[in-house]
Amino acid sequence: MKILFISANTLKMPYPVYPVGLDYVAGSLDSQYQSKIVDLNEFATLTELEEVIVEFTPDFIGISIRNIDNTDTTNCRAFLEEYKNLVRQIRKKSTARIILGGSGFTIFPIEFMQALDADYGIVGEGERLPLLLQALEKKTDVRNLPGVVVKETTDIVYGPYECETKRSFNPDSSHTKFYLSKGGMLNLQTKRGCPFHCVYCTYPHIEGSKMRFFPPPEIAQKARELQDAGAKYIFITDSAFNASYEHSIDVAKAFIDSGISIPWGGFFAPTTPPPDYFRLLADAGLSHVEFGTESLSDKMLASLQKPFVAKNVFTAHSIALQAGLNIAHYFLLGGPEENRKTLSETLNGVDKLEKSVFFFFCGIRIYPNTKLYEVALREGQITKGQNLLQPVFYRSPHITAQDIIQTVEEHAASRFNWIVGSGENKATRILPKLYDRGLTGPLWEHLIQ
Ligand code: B12
Ligand code: SF4
Repeated sequence: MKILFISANTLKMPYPVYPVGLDYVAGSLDSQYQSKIVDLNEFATLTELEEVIVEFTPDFIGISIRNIDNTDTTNCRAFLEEYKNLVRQIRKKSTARIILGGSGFTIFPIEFMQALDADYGIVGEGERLPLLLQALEKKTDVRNLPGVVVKETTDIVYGPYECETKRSFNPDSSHTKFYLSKGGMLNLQTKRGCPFHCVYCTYPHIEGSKMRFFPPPEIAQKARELQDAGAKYIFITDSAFNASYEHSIDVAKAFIDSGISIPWGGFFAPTTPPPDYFRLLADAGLSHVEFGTESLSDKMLASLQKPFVAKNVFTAHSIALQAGLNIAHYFLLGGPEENRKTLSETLNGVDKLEKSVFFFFCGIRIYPNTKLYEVALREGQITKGQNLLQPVFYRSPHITAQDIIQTVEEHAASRFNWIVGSGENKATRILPKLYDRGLTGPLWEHLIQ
Protein backbone atom coordinates (compact mmCIF):
# COMPACT_ATOMS: atom_id res chain seq x y z
CA MET A 1 0.00 0.00 0.00
CA LYS A 2 1.38 3.41 -0.98
CA ILE A 3 1.02 6.63 0.97
CA LEU A 4 2.10 10.03 -0.21
CA PHE A 5 2.53 12.64 2.51
CA ILE A 6 2.30 16.30 1.56
CA SER A 7 3.43 19.18 3.74
CA ALA A 8 1.03 21.94 2.68
CA ASN A 9 2.79 24.76 4.52
CA THR A 10 4.25 27.29 2.09
CA LEU A 11 4.64 30.18 4.56
CA LYS A 12 8.26 31.33 4.41
CA MET A 13 8.14 33.84 7.25
CA PRO A 14 10.14 34.08 9.40
CA TYR A 15 11.72 31.21 7.43
CA PRO A 16 10.47 27.96 5.85
CA VAL A 17 9.87 25.31 8.51
CA TYR A 18 10.94 21.67 7.97
CA PRO A 19 7.86 19.38 8.31
CA VAL A 20 9.16 17.32 11.23
CA GLY A 21 5.65 16.03 12.05
CA LEU A 22 5.60 14.03 8.81
CA ASP A 23 8.89 12.32 9.73
CA TYR A 24 7.10 10.94 12.79
CA VAL A 25 3.98 9.90 10.86
CA ALA A 26 6.08 8.15 8.21
CA GLY A 27 8.19 6.60 10.99
CA SER A 28 5.10 4.98 12.51
CA LEU A 29 4.46 2.86 9.41
CA ASP A 30 6.03 -0.57 9.02
CA SER A 31 7.53 -2.04 5.86
CA GLN A 32 4.21 -3.19 4.40
CA TYR A 33 3.61 0.48 3.56
CA GLN A 34 5.58 2.36 0.95
CA SER A 35 5.63 6.04 1.85
CA LYS A 36 7.04 9.24 0.38
CA ILE A 37 7.13 12.75 1.80
CA VAL A 38 6.92 15.84 -0.38
CA ASP A 39 6.82 19.46 0.64
CA LEU A 40 5.03 22.14 -1.37
CA ASN A 41 8.01 24.43 -0.74
CA GLU A 42 10.03 22.21 -3.09
CA PHE A 43 7.76 22.92 -6.03
CA ALA A 44 7.47 26.05 -8.14
CA THR A 45 3.89 25.13 -9.14
CA LEU A 46 1.29 22.52 -8.23
CA THR A 47 1.88 20.92 -11.64
CA GLU A 48 5.12 19.51 -10.25
CA LEU A 49 3.16 17.93 -7.40
CA GLU A 50 0.67 16.48 -9.89
CA GLU A 51 3.57 14.81 -11.71
CA VAL A 52 4.71 13.18 -8.45
CA ILE A 53 1.16 11.96 -7.76
CA VAL A 54 0.79 10.46 -11.24
CA GLU A 55 4.15 8.72 -11.00
CA PHE A 56 3.79 7.44 -7.40
CA THR A 57 0.11 6.38 -7.73
CA PRO A 58 -0.63 6.50 -3.99
CA ASP A 59 -3.55 4.69 -2.36
CA PHE A 60 -3.70 7.35 0.35
CA ILE A 61 -2.58 10.95 0.45
CA GLY A 62 -1.86 12.40 3.88
CA ILE A 63 -1.88 16.19 4.03
CA SER A 64 -0.15 17.93 6.91
CA ILE A 65 -1.99 21.11 7.88
CA ARG A 66 0.17 23.20 10.16
CA ASN A 67 -0.77 26.86 9.78
CA ILE A 68 -4.34 28.07 9.64
CA ASP A 69 -3.30 31.70 9.45
CA ASN A 70 -0.36 33.84 10.55
CA THR A 71 -2.13 34.96 13.79
CA ASP A 72 -1.17 38.55 13.05
CA THR A 73 -3.89 41.20 13.52
CA THR A 74 -1.77 43.84 11.82
CA ASN A 75 -1.30 41.84 8.60
CA CYS A 76 -3.67 38.88 8.67
CA ARG A 77 -3.07 36.05 6.19
CA ALA A 78 -5.26 32.94 6.15
CA PHE A 79 -4.41 29.78 4.20
CA LEU A 80 -7.70 27.91 3.85
CA GLU A 81 -8.16 28.86 0.19
CA GLU A 82 -4.70 27.48 -0.65
CA TYR A 83 -5.58 24.19 1.05
CA LYS A 84 -8.88 24.00 -0.85
CA ASN A 85 -7.04 24.54 -4.11
CA LEU A 86 -4.51 21.83 -3.19
CA VAL A 87 -7.25 19.26 -2.52
CA ARG A 88 -9.00 20.22 -5.79
CA GLN A 89 -5.81 19.62 -7.79
CA ILE A 90 -5.15 16.31 -6.01
CA ARG A 91 -8.67 15.06 -6.73
CA LYS A 92 -8.22 15.88 -10.44
CA LYS A 93 -5.18 13.60 -10.67
CA SER A 94 -5.87 10.85 -8.16
CA THR A 95 -8.55 8.70 -6.59
CA ALA A 96 -6.41 8.21 -3.47
CA ARG A 97 -8.25 8.69 -0.21
CA ILE A 98 -7.23 11.89 1.53
CA ILE A 99 -6.27 11.90 5.23
CA LEU A 100 -5.74 15.20 7.05
CA GLY A 101 -3.57 15.77 10.12
CA GLY A 102 -1.25 18.30 11.73
CA SER A 103 -1.33 20.90 14.50
CA GLY A 104 -3.59 23.36 12.62
CA PHE A 105 -5.96 20.53 11.71
CA THR A 106 -6.04 19.39 15.35
CA ILE A 107 -7.35 22.80 16.45
CA PHE A 108 -10.23 22.78 13.93
CA PRO A 109 -10.74 19.17 12.78
CA ILE A 110 -14.44 19.30 11.99
CA GLU A 111 -14.18 22.64 10.23
CA PHE A 112 -11.26 21.42 8.08
CA MET A 113 -12.97 18.13 7.24
CA GLN A 114 -15.97 20.05 5.95
CA ALA A 115 -14.07 22.84 4.21
CA LEU A 116 -11.69 20.47 2.43
CA ASP A 117 -14.08 17.58 1.87
CA ALA A 118 -11.39 15.09 2.97
CA ASP A 119 -12.06 11.38 3.57
CA TYR A 120 -10.42 10.98 6.99
CA GLY A 121 -8.58 12.99 9.57
CA ILE A 122 -6.41 12.19 12.57
CA VAL A 123 -6.52 14.60 15.48
CA GLY A 124 -3.30 15.02 17.45
CA GLU A 125 -0.53 12.53 17.03
CA GLY A 126 -0.25 11.06 13.55
CA GLU A 127 1.29 7.92 15.01
CA ARG A 128 -2.33 6.71 15.07
CA LEU A 129 -2.26 6.38 11.27
CA PRO A 130 -1.40 2.63 11.20
CA LEU A 131 -4.53 1.94 13.30
CA LEU A 132 -6.67 3.77 10.75
CA LEU A 133 -5.03 2.05 7.77
CA GLN A 134 -5.38 -1.41 9.34
CA ALA A 135 -9.05 -0.80 10.10
CA LEU A 136 -9.66 0.35 6.53
CA GLU A 137 -7.89 -2.70 5.17
CA LYS A 138 -9.99 -5.00 7.35
CA LYS A 139 -13.05 -2.94 6.43
CA THR A 140 -13.93 -2.43 10.09
CA ASP A 141 -15.65 0.69 11.38
CA VAL A 142 -13.08 3.44 11.83
CA ARG A 143 -15.44 5.86 13.55
CA ASN A 144 -14.75 4.51 17.02
CA LEU A 145 -10.98 4.78 16.73
CA PRO A 146 -9.72 7.51 19.11
CA GLY A 147 -8.54 10.57 17.23
CA VAL A 148 -10.00 9.48 13.90
CA VAL A 149 -12.38 11.88 12.22
CA VAL A 150 -14.66 11.23 9.25
CA LYS A 151 -16.92 13.60 7.31
CA GLU A 152 -19.91 12.96 9.57
CA THR A 153 -17.99 13.41 12.85
CA THR A 154 -19.58 15.98 15.15
CA ASP A 155 -17.96 15.04 18.45
CA ILE A 156 -14.33 14.14 18.98
CA VAL A 157 -13.04 11.72 21.56
CA TYR A 158 -9.35 12.33 21.72
CA GLY A 159 -6.38 12.33 24.05
CA PRO A 160 -2.61 12.13 23.72
CA TYR A 161 -1.40 8.85 22.27
CA GLU A 162 1.01 7.04 24.57
CA CYS A 163 3.00 5.38 21.83
CA GLU A 164 6.52 4.58 20.77
CA THR A 165 7.72 7.37 18.52
CA LYS A 166 10.10 6.90 15.64
CA ARG A 167 11.30 9.73 13.47
CA SER A 168 12.16 8.65 9.97
CA PHE A 169 14.58 11.33 8.79
CA ASN A 170 15.97 10.95 5.29
CA PRO A 171 19.05 13.13 4.63
CA ASP A 172 18.81 12.43 0.90
CA SER A 173 15.18 13.36 0.29
CA SER A 174 14.50 16.33 -1.93
CA HIS A 175 12.68 18.25 0.80
CA THR A 176 15.56 17.81 3.26
CA LYS A 177 17.87 19.19 0.57
CA PHE A 178 15.53 22.17 0.13
CA TYR A 179 15.86 23.14 3.83
CA LEU A 180 19.61 22.49 3.85
CA SER A 181 20.01 24.83 0.90
CA LYS A 182 17.74 27.55 2.35
CA GLY A 183 19.48 28.51 5.56
CA GLY A 184 20.18 24.94 6.75
CA MET A 185 17.76 24.96 9.67
CA LEU A 186 16.29 21.61 10.71
CA ASN A 187 14.29 20.84 13.85
CA LEU A 188 14.05 18.42 16.73
CA GLN A 189 11.51 17.44 19.37
CA THR A 190 12.69 16.42 22.87
CA LYS A 191 9.31 15.87 24.52
CA ARG A 192 5.60 16.29 23.97
CA GLY A 193 3.14 18.15 26.16
CA CYS A 194 3.07 21.32 28.24
CA PRO A 195 2.10 21.26 31.94
CA PHE A 196 1.17 24.97 32.14
CA HIS A 197 -2.31 26.44 31.68
CA CYS A 198 -1.96 29.77 29.86
CA VAL A 199 -5.50 30.84 29.02
CA TYR A 200 -5.12 31.37 25.28
CA CYS A 201 -2.83 28.49 24.42
CA THR A 202 -3.62 25.56 22.15
CA TYR A 203 -0.44 23.60 22.86
CA PRO A 204 -1.74 21.53 25.80
CA HIS A 205 -4.70 20.55 23.60
CA ILE A 206 -2.47 19.65 20.64
CA GLU A 207 0.22 17.79 22.59
CA GLY A 208 -1.40 17.08 25.97
CA SER A 209 -0.72 18.59 29.40
CA LYS A 210 1.43 15.77 30.64
CA MET A 211 5.04 15.95 29.54
CA ARG A 212 6.19 12.83 27.74
CA PHE A 213 9.96 12.84 27.51
CA PHE A 214 12.09 11.28 24.80
CA PRO A 215 15.31 9.67 26.13
CA PRO A 216 18.17 12.23 25.97
CA PRO A 217 20.68 9.84 24.28
CA GLU A 218 18.13 9.17 21.49
CA ILE A 219 17.48 12.89 21.05
CA ALA A 220 21.20 13.59 20.84
CA GLN A 221 21.60 10.73 18.34
CA LYS A 222 18.90 12.34 16.16
CA ALA A 223 20.57 15.75 16.52
CA ARG A 224 23.78 14.09 15.35
CA GLU A 225 21.98 12.71 12.27
CA LEU A 226 20.74 16.21 11.45
CA GLN A 227 24.21 17.67 11.93
CA ASP A 228 25.84 14.92 9.82
CA ALA A 229 23.26 15.59 7.08
CA GLY A 230 24.53 19.17 6.87
CA ALA A 231 22.17 21.07 9.19
CA LYS A 232 23.66 24.36 10.29
CA TYR A 233 21.15 25.06 13.05
CA ILE A 234 18.57 23.08 15.03
CA PHE A 235 15.30 24.51 16.37
CA ILE A 236 13.84 22.56 19.30
CA THR A 237 10.11 22.46 18.65
CA ASP A 238 8.99 21.75 22.27
CA SER A 239 6.23 24.01 23.62
CA ALA A 240 8.69 25.20 26.29
CA PHE A 241 12.10 23.49 26.33
CA ASN A 242 12.68 24.38 30.01
CA ALA A 243 9.25 23.19 31.22
CA SER A 244 11.38 20.46 32.78
CA TYR A 245 14.73 21.85 33.89
CA GLU A 246 15.93 18.34 34.67
CA HIS A 247 15.15 16.86 31.26
CA SER A 248 16.46 19.87 29.33
CA ILE A 249 19.74 19.72 31.28
CA ASP A 250 20.02 16.00 30.47
CA VAL A 251 19.42 16.76 26.80
CA ALA A 252 22.15 19.43 26.86
CA LYS A 253 24.58 16.99 28.50
CA ALA A 254 23.73 14.34 25.89
CA PHE A 255 24.42 16.91 23.13
CA ILE A 256 27.87 17.52 24.62
CA ASP A 257 28.55 13.76 24.83
CA SER A 258 27.46 13.27 21.20
CA GLY A 259 29.63 16.04 19.84
CA ILE A 260 26.86 18.36 18.67
CA SER A 261 28.76 21.37 17.41
CA ILE A 262 26.06 23.31 15.54
CA PRO A 263 24.07 26.04 17.31
CA TRP A 264 20.49 25.51 18.42
CA GLY A 265 17.58 27.38 19.96
CA GLY A 266 14.02 27.02 21.15
CA PHE A 267 11.11 28.38 23.16
CA PHE A 268 11.60 28.98 26.88
CA ALA A 269 9.28 30.12 29.66
CA PRO A 270 10.94 33.05 31.53
CA THR A 271 10.79 31.29 34.88
CA THR A 272 13.80 31.62 37.21
CA PRO A 273 16.26 28.91 36.19
CA PRO A 274 18.64 26.95 38.44
CA PRO A 275 22.08 28.59 38.78
CA ASP A 276 24.28 27.96 35.74
CA TYR A 277 21.33 26.59 33.71
CA PHE A 278 21.85 28.83 30.70
CA ARG A 279 25.65 28.54 30.97
CA LEU A 280 25.38 24.74 30.73
CA LEU A 281 22.99 24.97 27.77
CA ALA A 282 25.26 27.52 26.08
CA ASP A 283 28.19 25.11 26.51
CA ALA A 284 26.06 22.51 24.72
CA GLY A 285 25.51 24.86 21.77
CA LEU A 286 22.37 26.80 22.74
CA SER A 287 22.63 30.15 20.95
CA HIS A 288 19.08 31.55 20.82
CA VAL A 289 16.48 31.81 23.57
CA GLU A 290 12.92 32.73 22.58
CA PHE A 291 11.05 33.71 25.73
CA GLY A 292 7.23 33.48 25.71
CA THR A 293 6.99 36.50 28.00
CA GLU A 294 3.64 37.93 26.81
CA SER A 295 3.47 40.85 29.30
CA LEU A 296 5.48 42.61 31.99
CA SER A 297 2.41 43.57 34.01
CA ASP A 298 1.82 41.17 36.92
CA LYS A 299 -1.89 41.81 36.62
CA MET A 300 -1.84 40.64 33.00
CA LEU A 301 0.47 37.70 33.70
CA ALA A 302 -1.99 36.52 36.35
CA SER A 303 -4.94 37.06 34.04
CA LEU A 304 -3.24 35.05 31.29
CA GLN A 305 -2.33 32.41 33.93
CA LYS A 306 1.34 32.52 33.02
CA PRO A 307 3.61 30.40 35.27
CA PHE A 308 5.79 33.40 36.27
CA VAL A 309 5.69 37.06 37.34
CA ALA A 310 7.55 40.04 35.84
CA LYS A 311 10.42 39.72 38.34
CA ASN A 312 11.18 36.22 37.03
CA VAL A 313 11.38 37.58 33.48
CA PHE A 314 14.09 40.06 34.43
CA THR A 315 16.02 37.36 36.32
CA ALA A 316 15.78 34.81 33.49
CA HIS A 317 16.76 37.51 30.99
CA SER A 318 19.88 38.57 32.87
CA ILE A 319 21.03 34.98 33.49
CA ALA A 320 20.61 34.19 29.77
CA LEU A 321 22.44 37.41 28.85
CA GLN A 322 25.33 36.58 31.19
CA ALA A 323 25.63 33.21 29.45
CA GLY A 324 26.18 35.12 26.18
CA LEU A 325 22.93 34.03 24.53
CA ASN A 326 20.87 35.84 21.90
CA ILE A 327 17.51 36.66 23.43
CA ALA A 328 14.06 37.42 21.98
CA HIS A 329 10.90 38.09 23.97
CA TYR A 330 7.43 37.52 22.52
CA PHE A 331 4.55 39.67 23.79
CA LEU A 332 0.85 39.00 23.45
CA LEU A 333 -1.14 42.14 24.10
CA GLY A 334 -4.84 42.81 24.47
CA GLY A 335 -5.94 39.93 26.69
CA PRO A 336 -8.67 40.15 29.35
CA GLU A 337 -7.80 42.92 31.87
CA GLU A 338 -5.45 44.72 29.45
CA ASN A 339 -5.80 48.49 29.84
CA ARG A 340 -3.66 51.59 29.32
CA LYS A 341 -1.89 51.09 32.64
CA THR A 342 -0.97 47.43 32.08
CA LEU A 343 0.14 48.25 28.54
CA SER A 344 2.44 51.04 29.67
CA GLU A 345 3.82 48.80 32.45
CA THR A 346 4.76 46.30 29.76
CA LEU A 347 6.24 48.83 27.36
CA ASN A 348 8.24 50.57 30.12
CA GLY A 349 9.45 47.18 31.34
CA VAL A 350 10.58 46.23 27.83
CA ASP A 351 12.84 49.26 27.75
CA LYS A 352 14.64 47.84 30.77
CA LEU A 353 15.44 44.54 29.05
CA GLU A 354 18.87 44.99 27.49
CA LYS A 355 20.19 43.58 24.23
CA SER A 356 17.17 41.73 22.98
CA VAL A 357 14.60 41.60 20.19
CA PHE A 358 10.90 42.06 20.99
CA PHE A 359 8.03 40.67 18.95
CA PHE A 360 4.63 42.17 19.74
CA PHE A 361 1.42 40.44 18.76
CA CYS A 362 -1.49 42.84 19.32
CA GLY A 363 -4.70 40.87 19.78
CA ILE A 364 -4.98 37.24 20.86
CA ARG A 365 -6.47 34.69 18.47
CA ILE A 366 -9.39 32.84 20.06
CA TYR A 367 -9.11 29.06 19.78
CA PRO A 368 -11.55 26.36 20.92
CA ASN A 369 -10.53 24.26 23.96
CA THR A 370 -8.92 27.23 25.71
CA LYS A 371 -10.04 29.28 28.73
CA LEU A 372 -9.96 32.40 26.59
CA TYR A 373 -12.65 30.82 24.42
CA GLU A 374 -14.90 30.55 27.49
CA VAL A 375 -14.18 34.17 28.47
CA ALA A 376 -14.94 35.41 24.94
CA LEU A 377 -18.14 33.37 24.94
CA ARG A 378 -19.23 34.81 28.31
CA GLU A 379 -18.48 38.33 27.13
CA GLY A 380 -20.44 37.83 23.92
CA GLN A 381 -17.39 38.30 21.69
CA ILE A 382 -18.15 34.97 20.00
CA THR A 383 -21.21 32.74 19.90
CA LYS A 384 -21.39 29.03 20.72
CA GLY A 385 -20.68 26.98 17.62
CA GLN A 386 -19.23 29.96 15.74
CA ASN A 387 -16.72 28.86 13.10
CA LEU A 388 -13.38 30.34 14.19
CA LEU A 389 -11.37 29.01 11.28
CA GLN A 390 -11.37 32.55 9.93
CA PRO A 391 -9.37 34.28 12.68
CA VAL A 392 -11.26 36.06 15.48
CA PHE A 393 -9.15 38.03 17.95
CA TYR A 394 -10.07 38.66 21.58
CA ARG A 395 -10.73 42.34 22.38
CA SER A 396 -10.09 43.67 25.87
CA PRO A 397 -13.14 45.57 27.12
CA HIS A 398 -10.79 48.18 28.64
CA ILE A 399 -8.71 49.31 25.66
CA THR A 400 -9.31 49.14 21.91
CA ALA A 401 -7.16 47.06 19.61
CA GLN A 402 -6.46 50.22 17.63
CA ASP A 403 -5.12 51.96 20.73
CA ILE A 404 -2.83 49.05 21.52
CA ILE A 405 -1.43 48.84 18.00
CA GLN A 406 -0.95 52.59 17.75
CA THR A 407 0.81 52.82 21.14
CA VAL A 408 3.12 49.91 20.36
CA GLU A 409 3.85 51.19 16.86
CA GLU A 410 4.72 54.63 18.22
CA HIS A 411 7.21 53.03 20.61
CA ALA A 412 8.51 50.68 17.90
CA ALA A 413 9.09 53.39 15.30
CA SER A 414 12.35 54.60 16.85
CA ARG A 415 13.46 51.13 17.95
CA PHE A 416 14.81 48.75 15.32
CA ASN A 417 14.60 45.74 17.65
CA TRP A 418 10.83 46.15 18.29
CA ILE A 419 8.90 44.13 15.77
CA VAL A 420 5.14 44.52 15.59
CA GLY A 421 3.26 41.38 14.50
CA SER A 422 5.21 38.77 12.56
CA GLY A 423 7.33 41.69 11.38
CA GLU A 424 7.04 40.80 7.73
CA ASN A 425 7.98 44.32 6.62
CA LYS A 426 11.17 44.71 8.60
CA ALA A 427 12.06 41.04 8.25
CA THR A 428 11.44 40.76 4.49
CA ARG A 429 13.83 43.64 3.97
CA ILE A 430 16.63 42.01 5.91
CA LEU A 431 16.35 38.24 6.26
CA PRO A 432 16.63 37.12 2.59
CA LYS A 433 19.80 39.20 2.20
CA LEU A 434 21.32 37.62 5.30
CA TYR A 435 20.43 34.09 4.16
CA ASP A 436 21.90 34.88 0.73
CA ARG A 437 25.13 35.83 2.46
CA GLY A 438 25.23 32.31 3.89
CA LEU A 439 24.13 33.24 7.43
CA THR A 440 22.00 30.71 9.28
CA GLY A 441 19.63 30.38 12.25
CA PRO A 442 16.61 32.53 13.13
CA LEU A 443 18.73 35.65 12.44
CA TRP A 444 16.60 37.98 14.58
CA GLU A 445 19.76 38.68 16.59
CA HIS A 446 20.82 40.96 13.73
CA LEU A 447 18.07 43.35 14.85
CA ILE A 448 19.61 43.75 18.32
CA GLN A 449 21.13 47.19 18.77
C1 B12 B 1 7.95 25.11 16.96
C2 B12 B 1 6.86 25.99 16.40
C3 B12 B 1 7.24 27.09 15.63
C4 B12 B 1 8.70 27.42 15.28
C5 B12 B 1 9.18 26.44 14.19
C6 B12 B 1 10.68 26.37 14.12
C7 B12 B 1 11.18 25.20 13.32
N1 B12 B 1 12.24 25.41 12.59
O1 B12 B 1 10.63 24.11 13.38
C8 B12 B 1 8.61 28.91 14.78
C9 B12 B 1 8.93 29.85 15.93
C10 B12 B 1 9.47 29.30 13.60
C11 B12 B 1 7.12 29.01 14.45
C12 B12 B 1 6.62 29.96 13.62
C13 B12 B 1 5.28 30.06 13.29
N2 B12 B 1 4.25 29.40 13.86
CO1 B12 B 1 4.49 27.91 15.06
N3 B12 B 1 4.53 26.45 16.22
C14 B12 B 1 5.49 25.70 16.67
C15 B12 B 1 4.93 24.60 17.60
C16 B12 B 1 5.22 24.97 19.04
C17 B12 B 1 5.45 23.18 17.38
C18 B12 B 1 5.34 22.64 15.95
C19 B12 B 1 6.12 21.36 15.83
O2 B12 B 1 7.11 21.31 15.11
N4 B12 B 1 5.73 20.32 16.57
C20 B12 B 1 6.42 19.02 16.59
C21 B12 B 1 5.90 18.05 15.49
C22 B12 B 1 6.52 16.69 15.66
O3 B12 B 1 4.51 17.92 15.66
P1 B12 B 1 3.44 18.23 14.51
O4 B12 B 1 4.04 18.95 13.39
O5 B12 B 1 2.24 18.79 15.12
O6 B12 B 1 3.11 16.76 13.97
C23 B12 B 1 2.40 15.80 14.72
C24 B12 B 1 0.87 15.88 14.54
O7 B12 B 1 0.39 17.17 14.28
C25 B12 B 1 0.57 14.91 13.44
N5 B12 B 1 0.66 15.28 12.04
C26 B12 B 1 1.39 16.24 11.42
N6 B12 B 1 1.21 16.20 10.10
C27 B12 B 1 0.35 15.20 9.84
C28 B12 B 1 -0.17 14.71 8.63
C29 B12 B 1 -1.03 13.63 8.67
C30 B12 B 1 -1.59 13.10 7.40
C31 B12 B 1 -1.41 13.03 9.91
C32 B12 B 1 -2.35 11.90 9.95
C33 B12 B 1 -0.91 13.54 11.12
C34 B12 B 1 -0.01 14.60 11.07
O8 B12 B 1 1.52 13.89 13.69
C35 B12 B 1 2.77 14.46 14.09
C36 B12 B 1 3.49 13.51 15.03
O9 B12 B 1 2.73 13.22 16.17
C37 B12 B 1 3.39 24.66 17.28
C38 B12 B 1 2.46 24.43 18.48
C39 B12 B 1 2.39 22.98 18.84
N7 B12 B 1 2.63 22.68 20.07
O10 B12 B 1 2.11 22.14 18.00
C40 B12 B 1 3.22 26.09 16.74
C41 B12 B 1 2.18 26.32 15.64
C42 B12 B 1 2.31 25.22 14.60
N8 B12 B 1 2.62 27.59 15.04
C43 B12 B 1 1.64 28.33 14.64
C44 B12 B 1 1.81 29.57 13.96
C45 B12 B 1 0.56 30.39 13.73
C46 B12 B 1 3.07 30.03 13.55
C47 B12 B 1 3.39 31.30 12.75
C48 B12 B 1 2.43 31.63 11.61
C49 B12 B 1 3.46 32.46 13.77
C50 B12 B 1 3.88 33.81 13.18
N9 B12 B 1 2.91 34.67 12.96
O11 B12 B 1 5.03 34.03 12.92
C51 B12 B 1 4.81 31.00 12.22
C52 B12 B 1 4.80 30.28 10.87
C53 B12 B 1 6.16 29.81 10.42
C54 B12 B 1 6.14 29.06 9.10
N10 B12 B 1 7.05 29.37 8.20
O12 B12 B 1 5.30 28.21 8.91
C55 B12 B 1 0.30 27.70 14.97
C56 B12 B 1 -0.41 27.10 13.74
C57 B12 B 1 -1.92 27.16 13.85
C58 B12 B 1 -2.43 28.49 13.39
N11 B12 B 1 -2.99 29.28 14.26
O13 B12 B 1 -2.31 28.82 12.25
C59 B12 B 1 0.69 26.63 16.05
C60 B12 B 1 -0.15 25.37 16.10
C61 B12 B 1 0.63 27.34 17.41
C62 B12 B 1 -0.72 27.92 17.73
N12 B12 B 1 -0.86 29.22 17.73
O14 B12 B 1 -1.66 27.24 18.00
N13 B12 B 1 6.40 28.01 15.04
S1 SF4 C 1 3.92 27.75 28.73
FE1 SF4 C 1 3.79 28.22 26.54
S2 SF4 C 1 3.17 26.28 25.59
FE2 SF4 C 1 2.76 26.04 27.79
S3 SF4 C 1 0.59 26.63 28.06
FE3 SF4 C 1 1.84 28.49 28.39
S4 SF4 C 1 1.97 29.51 26.37
FE4 SF4 C 1 1.28 27.39 26.05
